[in-house]
Amino acid sequence: SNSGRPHVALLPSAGMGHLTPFCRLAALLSSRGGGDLDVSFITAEPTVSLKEYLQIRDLLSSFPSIKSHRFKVPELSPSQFPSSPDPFFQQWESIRRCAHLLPPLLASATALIIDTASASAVLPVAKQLNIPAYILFTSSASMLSLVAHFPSHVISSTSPSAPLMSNILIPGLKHPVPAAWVPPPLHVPGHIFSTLTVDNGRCLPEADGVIINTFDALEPEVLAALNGGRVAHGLPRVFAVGPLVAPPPPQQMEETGGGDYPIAWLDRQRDKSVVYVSFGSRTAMSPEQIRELAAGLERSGCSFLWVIKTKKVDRDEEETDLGALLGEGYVERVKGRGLVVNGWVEQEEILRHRAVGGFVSHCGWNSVTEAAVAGVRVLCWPRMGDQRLNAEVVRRSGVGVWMEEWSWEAEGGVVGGEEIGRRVKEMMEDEGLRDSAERVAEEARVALGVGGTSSKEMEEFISRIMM
Ligand code: BUP
Repeated sequence: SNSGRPHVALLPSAGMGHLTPFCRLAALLSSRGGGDLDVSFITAEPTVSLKEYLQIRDLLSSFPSIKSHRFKVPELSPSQFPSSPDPFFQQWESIRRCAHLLPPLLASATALIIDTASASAVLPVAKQLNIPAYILFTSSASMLSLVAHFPSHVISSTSPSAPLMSNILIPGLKHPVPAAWVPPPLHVPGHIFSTLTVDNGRCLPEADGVIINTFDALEPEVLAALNGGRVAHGLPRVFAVGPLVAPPPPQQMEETGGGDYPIAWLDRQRDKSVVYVSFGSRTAMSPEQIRELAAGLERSGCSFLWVIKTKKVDRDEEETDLGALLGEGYVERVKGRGLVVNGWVEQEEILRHRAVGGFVSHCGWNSVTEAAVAGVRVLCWPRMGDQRLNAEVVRRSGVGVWMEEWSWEAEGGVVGGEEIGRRVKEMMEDEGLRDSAERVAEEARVALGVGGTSSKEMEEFISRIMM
């Protein structure tokens, strides 16, 4: 380091599910380092979505001591990257291909924190610069155990496509992972996600440590197996520092005034009476399924706040006609009891609102941890990627329930409105589930409190990067 001061640089990958925990960790390190730790944030530009750009801007203005580095990455043309049209995957690949441009941005860094998605491309650069590098794993410990084991699973299989037809036995874990829970692209040898998972999983031992947004009481068995060296050979120390919650900014931002509409609406509802419905930022639900969900929420008799995402990337131009999508008269009919929002909402704040008592969720890992902190029951409706493994964590920990048989919806089926309505009502009336979700929230508070497991892990991680 030029100044001799410890300096940690963070390099997130694309997508809100990846960016959000990076922003929270950067904010925590900047406030917990006691002024003795420099923090910088490297942004790959242009960001895929407008929301990513705005969230980074907010982080930097709320925490002015965090330094910003811009990292221009070229947009890949479809001919350079034919295997996936997903703009977030394309950005992951662009960042990886530009890893050799990082050294000037890391000139004064004494530690680096990167995303799993770019690990196998960036770790060699960190090695070459002799900077310790840590991976921030943005999903569950359960998913980490799969990623860590997957390369040897692939090698030990006799034919390239056979292994995934059966359960996966992860060493050190009691329960096998059913083939149906494995992220679908991993079933396709040669798929970009599959290749990246093998590459990144294989290079985990090269990292100096893995930071993970979970906590001991949520995933005790998996964390013990990972740190006990049972899951995969040579894994580095896994620091379970979660749930990551952003600290209050050192200078309070000005109120934007006017109030957020969904929050003002929640203010008028009874305690724990509202079910919040959201499938994350990257959903593509069929119009038919959206109509069944609409009917289900109406039939449930519960109050609901439903966030509909109809675009993959928020820069896209086309506007959605909710009336046409939900059927004329729907929004009027549910008025007062149901609020349908088409756009970004402050989800963390919504989940913490006293009026929210349940969450129908796709089980993106950040959504799961936010529900766990808030003590809100979850009805899991996982659809892709790591979401089924995360749903199992929700079910096993007592935060929620999982209608596993709804999963075939993602493969083209439709879950009927009657079934949805009945399950939503059941969840909202389940007092045992309410209590167990609240118990997990209490465990999260203890983990983050003085002497708690997560705060000890964070102290240990910080002391390593301050050396
Ligand atoms: Br949508 C939405 N407001 O309207 P996940 C999301 N979020 O604050 P995802 C909002 O984005 P991956 C909205 O609270 C969470 O922190 C939400 O991350 C926030 O799912 C984050 O839950 C979304 O991990 O990511 O976006 O589907 O594809 O990585 O699972």
